Amino acid sequence: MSKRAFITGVGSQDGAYLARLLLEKGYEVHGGVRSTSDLDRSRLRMLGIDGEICFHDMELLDPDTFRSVLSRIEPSEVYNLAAQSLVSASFDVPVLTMAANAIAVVHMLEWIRASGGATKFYQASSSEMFGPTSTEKQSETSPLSPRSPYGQAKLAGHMACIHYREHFGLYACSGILFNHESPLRPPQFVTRKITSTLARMACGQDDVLTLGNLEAKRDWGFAGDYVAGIWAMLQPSQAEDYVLATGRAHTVRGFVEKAARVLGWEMEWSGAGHRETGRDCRTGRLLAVVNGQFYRPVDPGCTIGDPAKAESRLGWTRSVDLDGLVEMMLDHDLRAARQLSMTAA
Ligand code: GDR
Repeated sequence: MSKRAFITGVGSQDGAYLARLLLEKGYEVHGGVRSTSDLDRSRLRMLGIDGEICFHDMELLDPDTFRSVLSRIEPSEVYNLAAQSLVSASFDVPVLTMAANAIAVVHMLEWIRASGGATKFYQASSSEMFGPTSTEKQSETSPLSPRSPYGQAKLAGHMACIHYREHFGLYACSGILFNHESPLRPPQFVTRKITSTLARMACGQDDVLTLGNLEAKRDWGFAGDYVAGIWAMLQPSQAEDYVLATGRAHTVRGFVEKAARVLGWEMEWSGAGHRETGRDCRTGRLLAVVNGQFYRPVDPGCTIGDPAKAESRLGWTRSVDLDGLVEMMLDHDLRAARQLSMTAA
């Protein structure tokens, strides 16, 4: 009999990649979505799996909706990926962020406990839980001291998992994932904002890339690799938490330079802080400007994760490095921009 998985947030980047992986492994895949009729199926369509998932309406802020779905499906594995996932937005909507990213987690764990505890549970925790850090790598045992409402809510969900595992014996684990990107990443996140804007600029559809803190350093990996780690976490006999990361960090500035180079532009920066600009050193074309609007009230300057535990215990590996990721995202965004130019012509 095939295993039955329930993924909350199945239409998201991670939800789509995970659904494809589970389908390949022979799972029956159910997806929780806010509204079946309004669901953005574009990512599932891009992966060619739109028609292979059973969708169910559920609302993270209304536990009755997902309790009744879970009771009907009785999944063997629940992957909780749905969240208010924008760190920047969490400063404006802290209460909603706590409700979606923490309280909903407790409701799901309560459902599993009340229904006999046989369902395995994955919680999408985040490197944002570490808070301001040095350049040292963060592991499963590093101190957690989040400074954003998003990180604080994720920490509450994370601790709930540990509590239900230790006190009620549930199979609940958290993946502490560092930034993971792909062509399916929404453009509100910095990597996709960079690749999609530069691709449009290369096709004459946009003028300039506007960014916030260029010195922020992130440990960026490929989302397709990370969902393999997520699945692997639910397979051992013992539930544990794992960091998924590459172990290397790059600045936003470095990411822009890599992406620009793929398009034949060599970045040259001038000015400082909010007045900094970047031009192609060969033609002088203005490519990037800094705008204080995209700075955050608090931002962990640098995040680097230590994936050693996931590598040794789960055999987790990565197939795409940062250069490959930049090329993959630009390739997709250039094709989309060229397509738009052709349809407009
Ligand atoms: P992050 O990702 O907040 O780390 O959370 P994001 O891509 O939004 O920001 C990364 C860094 O880039 C800096 N930055 C900008 N960010 C955005 N979005 N837009 C800009 O214009 C810009 N300019 C500079 C930010 O300040 C930040 O330092 C992601 C999300 O996926 C979370 O849900 C997840 O938990 C963590 O990664 C791990």
